Amino acid sequence: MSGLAPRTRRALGRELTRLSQASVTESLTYRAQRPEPSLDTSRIGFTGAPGAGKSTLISRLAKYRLAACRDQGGVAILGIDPTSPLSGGSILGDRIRMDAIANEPDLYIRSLASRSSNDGLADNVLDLLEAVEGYGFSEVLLETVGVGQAEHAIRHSVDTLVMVLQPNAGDAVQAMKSGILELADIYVINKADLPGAKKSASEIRGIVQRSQPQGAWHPPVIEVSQAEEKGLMALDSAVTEHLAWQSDHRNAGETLRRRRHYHVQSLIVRRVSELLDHHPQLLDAPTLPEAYADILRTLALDSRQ
Ligand SMILES: Nc1nc2c(ncn2[C@@H]2O[C@H](COP(=O)(O)OP(=O)(O)OP(=O)(O)O)[C@@H](O)[C@H]2O)c(=O)[nH]1
Ligand SMILES: [Mg+2]
Repeated sequence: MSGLAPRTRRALGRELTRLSQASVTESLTYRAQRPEPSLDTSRIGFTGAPGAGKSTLISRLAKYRLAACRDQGGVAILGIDPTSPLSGGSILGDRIRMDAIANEPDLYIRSLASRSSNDGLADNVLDLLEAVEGYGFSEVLLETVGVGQAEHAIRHSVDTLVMVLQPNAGDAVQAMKSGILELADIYVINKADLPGAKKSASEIRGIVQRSQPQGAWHPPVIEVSQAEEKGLMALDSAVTEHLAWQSDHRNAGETLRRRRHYHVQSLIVRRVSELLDHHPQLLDAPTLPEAYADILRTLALDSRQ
C-alpha cells in the first residue's frame, strides 16, 4: 500500500468512532463481520504516567517506524487520551499535527478519549486495535496511560510494550511496587535533558536486570530526550530487535489464545458494568452471594437472546 486512500481513511475513522461508542453487543456484532485476528500487524504499546512524554515520543519515533515499513502497509497510531487533561500532556493527534510527519500518506493517526474515569484505556481498546489492523497496516503504535489492571490486558495484547518513565519522578519505585516493571520489554527514561536521568536509568537497569531469568529477553533501558536523535535511533532499533525476537520465540496459536483470553475478559467486565448501570437494583439482594447469583443469571438470560 502506498498510502491509505482518503475514502478508506474516512471509512476507518467512522468505524473507530462507532466502535469507541459501542456497547458490548454492538462490538460483538461488528467483530462478527471482520475476519478472525492474525499476528500480521505488529502492535507496539507505549505506557507510562500522565505527562511522561508518550505522545511526543511516539510522534517522533513514528518517522523511524515509517521508514522501516515503507510500502508494507504503513503505520497507524492510536492514542487513548485521558478524558481529563490534568496531566499537562497534549492530545496525541494535536501534537502530531504540529509535526513534520503529519502529511505522510502512509501514516494514520487517531486519538480517542478514554471513557471510564478510572483507567487510562478506552473500554474497548482491543476492539479498536483489531479494527485498525483490518486495514492492513504493518504496525500499530498504541498510547495508553498505564494504571492498574488494564495494564495487564495491554501487556498481553501487544507484541512489544515500551514503558515511558521520567527522571526522578519516583516512577521506578512506584512501578516496582505495582509490579509494572516486570511487564515491559523496553524502558525509556524520557526527558533525559532533565537532571537525574542517568541515575534513574541505572536504578531501572538494576531492577530489570535482577528480575530477568536466563534465556529471556533482556529489556534495554534507553535514555531519550526531545533534543537527542541518538536516543530515538536506539529506541527504534530496540523495537525492531524485540519484534524479531518475539516472532522467533513465541507460539502463534498460544499468543492468539492469550489475546482472546484478555479480550473476552474485558468484554465480560464491560458487560457486567453495563448491566449494573441499567439495573442497579441487582445490587439490592439481601446478601452478596445472592447479588452475585442474580447478576450471573441475568447475564446468562441475556446471552441467549
Ligand atoms: N524537557 C523535556 N520535556 C518534554 C520531553 N518530551 C516531552 N516533554 C514535555 O512533557 C509534556 C508532556 O508531553 P506529552 O508527550 O504530551 O506527554 P504524554 O505522556 O503523552 O501525556 P498524557 O497523554 O497526558 O499522559 C509536554 O509539555 C512536553 O513538551 C523531553 O524530552 N524533554
Ligand atoms: Mg499523550
